[in-house]
Amino acid sequence: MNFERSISAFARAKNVIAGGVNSSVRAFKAVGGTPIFMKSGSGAMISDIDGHEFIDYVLSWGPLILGHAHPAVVRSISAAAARGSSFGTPTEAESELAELICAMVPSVERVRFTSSGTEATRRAVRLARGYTRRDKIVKFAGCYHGAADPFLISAGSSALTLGVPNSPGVPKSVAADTIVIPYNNAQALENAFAEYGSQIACVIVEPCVGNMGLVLPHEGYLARLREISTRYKTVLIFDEVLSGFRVARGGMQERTGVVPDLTTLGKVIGGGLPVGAFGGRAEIMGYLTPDGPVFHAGTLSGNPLAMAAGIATLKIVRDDATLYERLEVLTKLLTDGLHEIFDKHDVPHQTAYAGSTFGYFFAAEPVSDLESAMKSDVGLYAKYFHAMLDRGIYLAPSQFEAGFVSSAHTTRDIERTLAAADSALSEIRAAV
Ligand code: KE4
Repeated sequence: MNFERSISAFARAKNVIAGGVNSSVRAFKAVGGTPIFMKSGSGAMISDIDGHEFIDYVLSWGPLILGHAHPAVVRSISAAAARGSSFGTPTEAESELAELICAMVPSVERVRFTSSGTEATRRAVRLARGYTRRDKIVKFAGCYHGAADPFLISAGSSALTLGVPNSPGVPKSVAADTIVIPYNNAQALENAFAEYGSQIACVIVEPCVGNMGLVLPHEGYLARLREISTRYKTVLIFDEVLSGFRVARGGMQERTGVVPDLTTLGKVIGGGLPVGAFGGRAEIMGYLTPDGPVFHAGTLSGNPLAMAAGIATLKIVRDDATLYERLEVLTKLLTDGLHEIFDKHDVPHQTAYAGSTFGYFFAAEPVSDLESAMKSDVGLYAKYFHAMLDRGIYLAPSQFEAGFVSSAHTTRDIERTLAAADSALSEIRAAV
């Protein structure tokens, strides 16, 4: 495929935008080559500025559960825009979206909107610290909660450790309050609480990890998090920015029955516009200003256009009784098909899916945490990514991301994708 317009667009972007992108993963550093500049999307398809069309499994990193440019979402945004883009006052649209979230997410009695998932996770952690009057937080190596200081902490070895910054600019003083432990490791969890329990304000976890690639919790692991958090009076935060309305209508907390104290949301609830949210028990949320002492504010929090996109999306999610069943059937068809094709080509692999999100590692052993995820063959992933791109399939430009299916994807799209995967691996194996 010829990407000459994207190549010149990237050169232009780098003259005025640091790194040529406004979010690092878009730069294709993990897979090589030039990032593709897109110009439009419709349903499951996305089109670039060189005139190529792709079946899209990134879907803007998860928000577009109904696919690109869904007519109801477009109509809702357009109508809202005609009434003005922002007022800086309360609007009834905020209450309408909040009511939809409270009705579908088990843990959420009260919610507060933000303009990104990062803002939501940051505010949830501040709220947990204010509510418990404790400073330390527990996160899990490989889980991503946005580009905020308290979360950009790498674990030391695989054991319990006080984090050290893995991005310049994160003060050691911030890292000192972040305890990083391996995911799916109950002993490490017990050790952390045995050592710091009375100081731990919250545990923040991706209940279904989408940021190592897709890594599912072991049976009983989330229940263990719930039990130990309750025991130590620590706030349990499910970061469902990615899994919310994605793995099930009510997220992982609906799928597993494990209910956190706070939940962070984003992506799907904005229908492709900038929305984040954090919510939970009314008692905890009551600690937020203006009623309580824990400060939260945001110029565009609850923005009317973003609310309109979210309302249109969540109304369809709410009313389409078979949506999640159809999404899971398609996602299983894709994942099972990839498993067969990787086997056919003798490619060591691990595949997984949950609702309409899926993942695979080119790894021989099961992946349950960051250490095992890092053993995957990222070089092979890069070759596979480009071979699929050449065949009209747009995948995440990194092994350590999840894939997404929308209600606009069809069985025919899945069949085309599997045929492309078979052809791509034949090409890659032949080149070895
Ligand atoms: P945003 O600030 O990017 O809206 O949300 C941060 C965030 C928080 N929590 C989870 C579980 C997330 O997955 C994310 C963001 N996800 C990444 C993709 N895995 C966004 C892609 C990007 O950074 O460009």
